[in-house]
Amino acid sequence: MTVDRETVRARLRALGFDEVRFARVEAGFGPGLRAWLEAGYHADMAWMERTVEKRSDPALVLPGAKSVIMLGVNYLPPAEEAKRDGKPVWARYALHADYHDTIKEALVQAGLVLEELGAVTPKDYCYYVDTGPVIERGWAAKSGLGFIGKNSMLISRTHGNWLFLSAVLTTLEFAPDEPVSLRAAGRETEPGLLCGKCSRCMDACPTQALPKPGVVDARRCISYQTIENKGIIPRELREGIGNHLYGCDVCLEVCPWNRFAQAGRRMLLSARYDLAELTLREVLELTPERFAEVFRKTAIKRVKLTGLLRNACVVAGNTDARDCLDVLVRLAGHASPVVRAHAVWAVRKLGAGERLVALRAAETDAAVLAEYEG
Ligand code: B12
Ligand code: SF4
Ligand code: SF4
Repeated sequence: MTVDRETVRARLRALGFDEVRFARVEAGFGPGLRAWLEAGYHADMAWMERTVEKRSDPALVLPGAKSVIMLGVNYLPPAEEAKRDGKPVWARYALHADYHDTIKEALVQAGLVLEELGAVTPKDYCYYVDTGPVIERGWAAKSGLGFIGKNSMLISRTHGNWLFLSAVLTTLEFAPDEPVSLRAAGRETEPGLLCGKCSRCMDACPTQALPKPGVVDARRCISYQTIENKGIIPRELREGIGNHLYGCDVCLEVCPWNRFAQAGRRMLLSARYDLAELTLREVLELTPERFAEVFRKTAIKRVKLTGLLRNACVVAGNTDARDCLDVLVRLAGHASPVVRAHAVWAVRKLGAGERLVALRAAETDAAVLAEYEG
């Protein structure tokens, strides 16, 4: 059945999606993903390998899928919320109630819209935000929602780099939307299509995690290391992490396409800008109870207290946080060897290794002992 695309677009926009774009399902887009996996760029995200077939073909996710509806939610904060001088830096997306939850609620409603307008049942559609086996940026580029920058982000002419993406796969047929520009016709997913000679993102990446235009080596990416990696952060990357406590927006922020972006309607977001007010000391002093209370309903709770303390130790070591030495020494005796290892690193980096003598004598964990060796 063919459904009027514009009626669906208007209804989904009314639910709070800032962008609603349509693409026709095509198979055979796996080679890029496979090459990325074969190069080991996914680090230990083994779930990406396990789902490679599905990620490459929406019809394996939803039998009979004919269309992908790509949805974008602008999360650029109002200008006055943008700066937090001297405080640890959080990725902008994280300063909200968990977008997986808030957007999911609207996706449920989007499904009901398809049922109503397309006379379909729940077996004729499925939706995902972030965690599904769908190459969201590829489909977004295909639908003309934007283009893939050299930073590998989906960049919109209207919203810059600041869009959350989600996808609805459906057996309904929609006329596909036009590509982002005439130049893009037939080349929709080519990385850097509208970048020209610019390479600011690649030059600015603090850990050189962009080996080629449009390709991120997650092993080197601060976002991966501070969010996805649950263990030890490789020592050679720690300095590059600077004061990034959780995630990284450097290659997004430097992009000139952001100059056109304005804060969105924010209908599907619930801001938690208060998190960016936390001082480094307040983070280092978090207890399990306080962590649960402060990060309730945010995406940050997934790194758990140990992950956040680990990251905070790295920031402390990088920012000459000598006023936090007492708490860092305490963390060098923490129950988690991951926290201990990074606390030892930070204390030594701050030139106060002598304060760890007693702890070192009692240490048995090989990874932590390696930090004492330097
Ligand atoms: C794994 C992952 C990561 C990893 C790896 C990043 C990467 N570049 O792949 C890590 C942890 C490092 C990461 C970091 C971040 N991420 Co992330 N991440 C994902 C996730 C779950 C999968 C991405 C993926 O498949 N990567 C593998 C590479 C090879 O795929 P790709 O970059 O999408 O490119 C493919 C297409 O272009 C494809 N292609 C070529 N031709 C065609 C044709 C068609 C038709 C298709 C379909 C595809 C296609 O070629 C490539 C390989 O196939 C997606 C959600 C999702 N389900 O898609 C979010 C997602 C990409 N992340 C997102 C965000 C916001 C971030 C961060 C900004 C978070 C932060 N502030 O810390 C950083 C940015 C880092 C960066 N520069 O990319 C957003 C991006 C939104 C946007 N506007 O682009 C997404 C879409 C989540 C969401 N739902 O909003 N992320
Ligand atoms: S998110 Fe940060 S570390 Fe990752 S590629 Fe971009 S600039 Fe580099
Ligand atoms: S910073 Fe420049 S090269 Fe990087 S994505 Fe933006 S326009 Fe493209």
